Amino acid sequence: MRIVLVDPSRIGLKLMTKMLVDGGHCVLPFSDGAAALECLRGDEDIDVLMTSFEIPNVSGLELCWEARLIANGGRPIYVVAMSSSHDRDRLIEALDSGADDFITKPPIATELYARLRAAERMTHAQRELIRLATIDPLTDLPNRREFFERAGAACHRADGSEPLSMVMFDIDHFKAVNDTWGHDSGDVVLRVVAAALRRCPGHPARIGGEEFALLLEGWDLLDAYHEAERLRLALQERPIRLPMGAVAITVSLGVAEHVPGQSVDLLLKNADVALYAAKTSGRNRAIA
Ligand code: GH3
Ligand code: MG
Ligand code: MG
Ligand code: MG
Repeated sequence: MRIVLVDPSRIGLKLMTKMLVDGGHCVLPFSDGAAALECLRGDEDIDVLMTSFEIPNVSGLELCWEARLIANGGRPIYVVAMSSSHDRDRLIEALDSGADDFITKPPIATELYARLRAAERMTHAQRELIRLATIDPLTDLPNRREFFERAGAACHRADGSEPLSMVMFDIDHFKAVNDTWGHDSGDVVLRVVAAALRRCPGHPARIGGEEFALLLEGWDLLDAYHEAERLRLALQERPIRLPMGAVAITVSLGVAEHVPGQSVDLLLKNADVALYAAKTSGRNRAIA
């Protein structure tokens, strides 16, 4: 595992680093709390934080809290607090500050490795839960829930200094694809559409059965409309090869731009209204 190790003592840091490396782990050692915090926030691949209490600049307990906040934001970090005292109050304080485990220094190698194996089981399970809750299994795209969360946060942040746009689209007469070619072929079509969407800029998602969305941060309505048209033409021009033959599909798209203060629900509603207009005016088009 990738471990951020924080200890004020150079010798302690060196000994623990060696022990962890010998156990097959990758260690990022710090004697300064602020530098460790910066690493925790910036490095997306950190699995574990192991921190002592008394460290310069940012305290060990603050680090525990910060790691807990990062974990609550969807990136699990297992937190191990370390102290050379056996003080029970310390242990309680650490656990209440967001630590998952507590060890007294210096640790015994075999015990430390076993605790880290437990940490690995825990973070693995947490990541699996996050994946199941946020990813659509058919297309591997973010699902509706994840998309609403991301788009909601983007709307909340948007203050008008940068534009923000939303594209929503729906495959035309998709029921006919299923009816003609079978449901499995329909699934293949959905995967191909998802792959095309993933090649677009922005944040894609599958928000319904044959409905997709694209959040474009930094894009105004006109640019988003052009991107929607590009996607429409790319899909129209490339029939999807299936074992039984090639199936041509088209999509209808609706585009809307966020207005500062607007909720994500209203932004999506506006994109949906445009999508509905694209459907009723003949399909295979984008409307902004
Ligand atoms: P329109 O142009 O108005 O959008 O027509 P449509 O046929 O695409 O729309 P409709 O809402 O009538 O049908 C959507 C179809 O999408 C019906 C449903 O069975 C199919 N569908 C939804 N989810 C899946 C899926 O995961 N796999 C497959 N193969 N089909 C799906
Ligand atoms: Mg429909
Ligand atoms: Mg449809
Ligand atoms: Mg639909």
